[in-house]
Amino acid sequence: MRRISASRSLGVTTLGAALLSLASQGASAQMSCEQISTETLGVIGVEVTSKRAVAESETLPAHCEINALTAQRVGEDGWDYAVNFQINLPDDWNGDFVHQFNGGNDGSVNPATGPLLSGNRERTALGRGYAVLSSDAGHNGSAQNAEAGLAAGSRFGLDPEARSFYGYKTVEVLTPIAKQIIHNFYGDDPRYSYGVGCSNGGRHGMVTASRLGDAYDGFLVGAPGFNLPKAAVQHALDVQQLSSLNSDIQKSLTDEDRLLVASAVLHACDALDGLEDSLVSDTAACQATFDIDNYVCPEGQTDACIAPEKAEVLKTIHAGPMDRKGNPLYSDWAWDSGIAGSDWRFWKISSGIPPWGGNPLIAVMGSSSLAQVFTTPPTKVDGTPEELINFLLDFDIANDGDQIYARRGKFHESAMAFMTPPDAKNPKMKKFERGGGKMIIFHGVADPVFSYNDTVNWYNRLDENYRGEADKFVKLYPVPGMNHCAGGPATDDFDLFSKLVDWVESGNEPQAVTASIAAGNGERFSDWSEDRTRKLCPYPQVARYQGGDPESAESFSCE
Ligand SMILES: [Ca+2]
Repeated sequence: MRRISASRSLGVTTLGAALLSLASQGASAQMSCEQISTETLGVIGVEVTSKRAVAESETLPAHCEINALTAQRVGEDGWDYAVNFQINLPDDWNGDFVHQFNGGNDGSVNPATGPLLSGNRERTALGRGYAVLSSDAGHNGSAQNAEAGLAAGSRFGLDPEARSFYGYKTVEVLTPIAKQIIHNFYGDDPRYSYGVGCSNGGRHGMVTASRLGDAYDGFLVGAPGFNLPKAAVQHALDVQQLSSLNSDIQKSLTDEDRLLVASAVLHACDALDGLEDSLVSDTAACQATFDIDNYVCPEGQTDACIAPEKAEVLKTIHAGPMDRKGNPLYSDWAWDSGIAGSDWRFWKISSGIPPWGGNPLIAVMGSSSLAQVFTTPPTKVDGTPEELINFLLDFDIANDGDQIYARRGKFHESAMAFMTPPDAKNPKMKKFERGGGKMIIFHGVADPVFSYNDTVNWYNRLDENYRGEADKFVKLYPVPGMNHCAGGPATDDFDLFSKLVDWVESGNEPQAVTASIAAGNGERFSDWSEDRTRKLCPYPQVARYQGGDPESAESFSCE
């Protein structure tokens, strides 16, 4: 069994080491929450802003909630910055640590309960007795709200250092701090340390595995935005293409249009896994088989077929953005029946949120992020729905897409450099692998934000680097039909965190994982039972029907 001590991580980052060099010797017994103050906690550079003892509730155990900050500074843009964080320390501690990586632009301290991902929001690390850390990744996303409107969440991108803190520095700084707090509070180091997150949180996990290879024992990584700046260029392509169908993007593709595409995908691919169950489990075979042109309306027909201009737009979107030489700026995308999911609509077509003008998330958060964080030099954008969608419409993909690689003046790191794992193009995660670390990744095949294919290509390169044995330390679980992190016509409730822990702590390599439909996911197709279960299989295995109850995972095996 592997023990991680705080002292082992001290060499990981000079900043973190400096902050801890004068840290107090830990107490020998558990402190009480009432005792906690900046002084008694005794971690140099950390200021406790509040603490409270939280009583046991239906979902969470009794714990001490500590809110604190570190790394205070004034940015080059004149705004005050700090890393704000919350750490929750359960009275009945299981001895281990979970770093909760948050999503989106970060910018707020989400409660440190440690959601263990998938569609089940009740399943938390704090609920299981872990000490859990959450942070705002070094900026307050609402601090500039009055001035920046809808662009407030990414306005921090005008400050070079805030970009780096968002990308990777916050995790470098907070990891040793959290371990020191745990040590000082409980009188003991955490035995095992985990990182858990989806989307931008999944990105944090992969970046941390690459940069801080020996600071964590395991990562649960969902829908990783490990190439987030590239995906932001895709937003421009999506909006430009969809706007060519209708100047009001919200009317570009209707629910019926997307359902027609899903039906076409099912027509071509559903049976490839051995069972017609409105679920495409053999994703790879489907990509080789499906051709949307086979479902395009012939002249004179408008019913039960896909309009030719809509098929062209979807083909262009699925091909991904290209530079002026025709080289990919991001990735292609998998065709999947989950395109019918409402989360797909929310990201790309319409949100229904009035202050956003109803525009989709990519035209709000996505647009302001591309303008202010992921391109260099940044473009300060006004936070109105019109300005934001216009930025994407006007973005010259072919000529300016490479701004995600640009450095200039005080912006000495490119967006790709601060946002992606340093070895993203040729992944090895050497230190993590050598230290015995394990990673489980899951990705919805119908994720509208981050391309599932991009994750598969990354995994295949990792596997080449490990001569076909990357699965000894990294497993990828595709989730057919699932949208971004959860949702869509999919079995989107699964407990991969327990599999990760069992792998890290007991050496039990995860295989098939049973998934069900999350409570509250009302998007299953009409021919599914609500208690359908399916096997999720580690890539490149596929869940194939063996006979028996078509609604039960037991009728499938991973092959
Ligand atoms: Ca099927």
